[in-house]
Amino acid sequence: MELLVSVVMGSQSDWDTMQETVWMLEKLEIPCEARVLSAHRTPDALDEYIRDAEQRGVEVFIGAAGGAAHLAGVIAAKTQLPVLGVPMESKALSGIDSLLSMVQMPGGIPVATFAIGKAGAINAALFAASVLALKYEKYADSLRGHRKQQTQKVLAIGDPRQAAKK
Ligand code: RP5
Repeated sequence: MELLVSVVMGSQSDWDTMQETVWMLEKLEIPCEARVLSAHRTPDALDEYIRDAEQRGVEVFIGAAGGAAHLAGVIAAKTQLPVLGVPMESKALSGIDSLLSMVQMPGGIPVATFAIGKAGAINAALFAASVLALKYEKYADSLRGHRKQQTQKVLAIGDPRQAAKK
């Protein structure tokens, strides 16, 4: 299978959020794979995976983690490919810890950081599509189609009082 996007999350507990990323990539027909690998629990396997994924054709990594886990930053340290970070909504600090661990990367190794939780998960997929659309016209078409559908869905609501009754 052709592979363009790798979605790496630190724990199985991140899947509820990160399935939104995978669903969106699948909707846009972008070949992807998802893995649970952790910067602190499986550091060697993560290292090996990143090298292997690059060789298998990955062009964008999406890294998701909660707390101070720093997964996206570690991936970014190991590859020159674009790394998009999705902060998980942690229990203790509602994801502020996750957000800061990604968005406050010191100068030199960037992680493009998205919103906490499901909005970020969806937008990371859409942003990955925008990156790939620079090179592959078919993903530019997928994105156009998605936006058109989204617009039509909102405009179809009309009067929200009627829509709420449906
Ligand atoms: C991080 O720690 C994971 O990304 C997850 O968001 C968080 C908690 O992990 P679990 O204790 O639920 O496995 O590494």
